[in-house]
Amino acid sequence: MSPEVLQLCPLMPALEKALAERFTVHRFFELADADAFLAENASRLRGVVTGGHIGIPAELAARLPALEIVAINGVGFDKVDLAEAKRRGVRVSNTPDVLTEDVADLAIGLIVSVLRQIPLGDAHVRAGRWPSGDLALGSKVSRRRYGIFGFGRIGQAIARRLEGFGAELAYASRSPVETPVRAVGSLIELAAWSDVLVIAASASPETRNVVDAGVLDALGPHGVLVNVARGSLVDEAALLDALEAGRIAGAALDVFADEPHVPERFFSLHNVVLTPHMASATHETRQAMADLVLANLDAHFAGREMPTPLV
Ligand code: 8YV
Repeated sequence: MSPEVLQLCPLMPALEKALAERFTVHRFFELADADAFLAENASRLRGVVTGGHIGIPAELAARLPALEIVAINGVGFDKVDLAEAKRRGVRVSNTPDVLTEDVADLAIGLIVSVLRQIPLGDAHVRAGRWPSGDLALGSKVSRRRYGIFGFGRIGQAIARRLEGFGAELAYASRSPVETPVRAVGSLIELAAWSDVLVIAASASPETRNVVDAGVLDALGPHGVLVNVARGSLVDEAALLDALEAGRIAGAALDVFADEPHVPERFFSLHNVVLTPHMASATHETRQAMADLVLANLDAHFAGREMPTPLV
């Protein structure tokens, strides 16, 4: 029998089809009684396929004694305990690089949307209206100051795109980067300098809620926050307070602290743009991610080196 793997979230149909051709796949997210299923099958489950936004809950990993590999369909690995995986000899793979351009592209889309109020304009036209002074003016995108928090592959790709807008750029990052872009010592200094603060850092216990009330106040009443990283980096209650009180000018968010739950307080705000964690969601990139997930699983089960191992 083919290796048995547990699928933790829906995946693109082409990937689900390819997985089903290779493995005996159990769709964990559709099980009515997960406990009963695990009691009966856990000892045979050798692989897990999951999304970057889901990872694998520690309690579930602990209940899979035969687990050999966790293949993440995403670059983020904040929801997988890598140290524990290493200790157990469980391998973990992700899908870096192939999604960098798309995430950076969406960051630019969010920046333009929130500064130029594209969703408001769209709603206006759909409502049969035309601006006659009743649609407030937006803010310029070009030649503004953009601070990028997290300057890895994605942060740098965002910076390259912003150069085309004649942007002034600065970044703050965990580790120094070889770049002509100016480094700023702390997130709060970066926020104080920026017109637009773009969050592109990976999630970790150290970056949890780093964008707090102090950082938002430093960004100030003309500043805009953009987040394409993880919701956990932003203190969402503090962000809502700042937006409602006009202590910052606006926000564009692709990620939220408790996805898929988005606080309703966001919905009545006109100075926000909200998207459903879709930065890597293009046909081309999801196919490339799927190919990498399969290549990692195939390599593992054939006893070869995985192309993009984390552990
Ligand atoms: C995906 C992501 O939405 O790569 C990541 O870490 O969060 C996104 O690309 C997700 O992982 C899809 O499964």
